Amino acid sequence: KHNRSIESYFESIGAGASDVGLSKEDIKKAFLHKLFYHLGRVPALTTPNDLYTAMALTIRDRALRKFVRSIEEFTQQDARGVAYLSAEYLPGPHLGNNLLNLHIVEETKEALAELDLDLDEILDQEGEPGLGNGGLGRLASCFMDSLATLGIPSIGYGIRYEFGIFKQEIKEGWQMETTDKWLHSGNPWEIVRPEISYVVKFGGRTEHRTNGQNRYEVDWLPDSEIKGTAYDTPILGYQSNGIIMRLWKAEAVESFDFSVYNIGDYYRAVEKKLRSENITKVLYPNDENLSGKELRLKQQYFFVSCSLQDMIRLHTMQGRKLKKFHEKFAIQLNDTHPSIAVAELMRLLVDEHEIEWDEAWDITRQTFAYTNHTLLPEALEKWTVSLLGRILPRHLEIIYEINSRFLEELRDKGYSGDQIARMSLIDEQGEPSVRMAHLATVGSFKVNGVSELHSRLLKSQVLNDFADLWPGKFTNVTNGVAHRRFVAVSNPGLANLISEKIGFGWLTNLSSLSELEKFAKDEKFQQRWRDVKLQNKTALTRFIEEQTGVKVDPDMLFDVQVKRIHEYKRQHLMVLHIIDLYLRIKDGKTENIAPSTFIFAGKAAPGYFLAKLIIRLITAVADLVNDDEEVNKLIKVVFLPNFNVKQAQRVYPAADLSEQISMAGKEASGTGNMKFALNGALTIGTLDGANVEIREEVGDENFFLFGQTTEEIQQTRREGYRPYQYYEENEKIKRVLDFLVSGELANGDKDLFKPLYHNLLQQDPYQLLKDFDSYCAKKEEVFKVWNDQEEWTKKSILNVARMGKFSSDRSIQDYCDRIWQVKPVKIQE
Ligand code: F55
Repeated sequence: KHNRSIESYFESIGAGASDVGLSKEDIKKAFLHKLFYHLGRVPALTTPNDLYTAMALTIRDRALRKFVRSIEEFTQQDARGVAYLSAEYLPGPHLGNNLLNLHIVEETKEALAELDLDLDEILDQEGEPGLGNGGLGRLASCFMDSLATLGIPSIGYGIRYEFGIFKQEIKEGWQMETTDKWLHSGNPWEIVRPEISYVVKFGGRTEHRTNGQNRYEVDWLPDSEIKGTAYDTPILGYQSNGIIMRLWKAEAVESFDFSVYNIGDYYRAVEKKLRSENITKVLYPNDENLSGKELRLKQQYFFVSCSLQDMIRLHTMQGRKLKKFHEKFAIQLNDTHPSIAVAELMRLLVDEHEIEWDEAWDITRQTFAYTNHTLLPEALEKWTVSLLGRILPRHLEIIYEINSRFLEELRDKGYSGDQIARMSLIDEQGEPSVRMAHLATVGSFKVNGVSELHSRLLKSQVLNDFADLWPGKFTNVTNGVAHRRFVAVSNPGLANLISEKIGFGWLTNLSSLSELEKFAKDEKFQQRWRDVKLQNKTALTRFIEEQTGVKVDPDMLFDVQVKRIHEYKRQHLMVLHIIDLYLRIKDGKTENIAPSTFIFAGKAAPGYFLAKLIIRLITAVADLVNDDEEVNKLIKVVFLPNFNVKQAQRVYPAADLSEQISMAGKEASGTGNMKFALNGALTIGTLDGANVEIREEVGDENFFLFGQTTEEIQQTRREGYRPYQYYEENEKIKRVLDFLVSGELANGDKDLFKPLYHNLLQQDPYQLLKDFDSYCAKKEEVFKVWNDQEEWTKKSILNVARMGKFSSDRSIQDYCDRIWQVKPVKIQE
């Protein structure tokens, strides 16, 4: 059976290609089949969720057919592959994307229409796996899409959280969190693999001894064990065969044996089961570091250990030597969250497979590569030696061993004590702790940042000593986005207009968007470009009213900032400008203000007080502005609750202006910036993250730049930044800040925003006040250009035409060339 092709195997069991055919008739038949025999429903009694589930299952069969072919081919060709290790994924809804990838949007629409059903309604039923916080998790999913499309032998490993990122509701202007029960009506996309499971150990102690053959051996005697089971989701590529995302769920090791327990122990056994399942219960909703959280460390180790054991099984199953592991696998660490993998692979090689330390270390260092996503010092992961030693005693020993050999090397090179202390894997200042970024850097063959600027700062700041020691280890891979999802699926109007002019090549080669340049000044084309945007804005207008009750006018400028709420991202800078506009309108000075709707969305970490207060400020300003007849003709403010991938797909296509206004040097890359520009929004932004490269590509004249550069920010800080001085010397700033505590917001509550007010006056750690004038001035320019719609449209077209660099297909190609050294596998159908 193994020597036969899958194709002939399918034929022999009467499950030929027509079984998963892609014609309208095939889809209709399969859909009804799922409805009857999988769900046990008749058409008259179906719920919307039944219809969605039946359609998802229909499409999953077709996806699996392709997936089975790619596994067969990856194995036969014995190709080098990639394992992407990420604690977070944000795939978004699967159905629409899979229909595009299979090229059956029209067929499906027609099949459903013949049953009096509407595809859009069915698409709208789908929720999403919120298994990530923000950009980092979404990037992992964009990479899955591109890995699949490019035919790279690869697998994405992660955690199957039972509860994803919380659902955000707004109650009396405040963020409220409720649990995300994303599995409550089933998940038709995943396949559980009970036979693919591994045991993961925790706690206990180690025993060291020398065995009969004089080999030094270590036994780890854990005090608990947990089983991880694989749940696979096929990720289709565009016109290609697809890969899997394999997520691990934690369970008790063996379902307890009823007969051996008496009544009391029965309950103990149940409790043990519940405790085990805890590990993958919930995603930590923090997009910064969570040091000290024991369960978080357990989650990280749990999924890393399952994934490495799985890779070793795949590797040796095919008769290959473990000593050649690094020749067959590159493992990418998505930030430090999976970086305990460095110690775990050493443990597996040395303790469990009896490979000598030096050779194991060579294998390990040739296997891993590490992507850094942040420079924020408070976000760099550290685990205290005491916690790590308690949960993973053997790994702590291994980390100490790696460290002592590494520091020895530095001493031999003549490094000073200071330098050695700075570079050590152990931070000895305060409570001793393990610096996970150092472990990842020492244990990898490549380290990359996620934009040119970020990679440069990584080398000159955070990992400076390491970059001096190993200059060749450091590289850059600028982020990109899944343009098929974020343009073709979510903005069909624009996609059709583009394809009509330049064909479909851009779907697989985004650079060919440059062929649009020649239409930038074409008046007819411009009009159609605007018509598409207006349609998208009208659709968003309906959604906004549904969600918030606020009526907005699609003819206004839609000025949008959607992303996690963070002080460094400076949502409150945008708010200060809105307050300034409000005051101007109240003064009757309305000239030069283009009618605008300001749209915000994003979640705040539940324990991040100032971020939550910023949301409260936005809703307070929204209430004030939207209820004031004099003001709301010119401006409106909206906070859309529960930003997620699905909502994002509605928002980007409808935006005119994209706000990318973080303090320079703080946003590693940003990826929303790319999604907006690809949908024809113009950007107002600082020279931060990938904004720098976007501006380079689209041209200075098509980008609204403001604010200090990274160097100027640092200069300002060195000179002793005094925000209070700006308050005293700048009347506009004084007026806007005083307004926060004037009682005109939030029904007369003068105290509510005092923490923000004082934060800005006393520290202003992200230099809002310093950048405020430059931001306001740039907004004036935005209004001016907006009033010239031809000029605006031309810039919008040129933005899209010049965004070809920012596909995640290009990012993945860069990873292949600069880091992984892997090649696509061609699949003959
Ligand atoms: C999640 C959990 C922890 Cl413990 C720490 C960070 C995060 C997280 O979500 N980080 C994140 O999203 N970082 C972002 O990564 C993007 C992709 O590289 C960048 O574009 C963005 O600049 C960066 O902030």
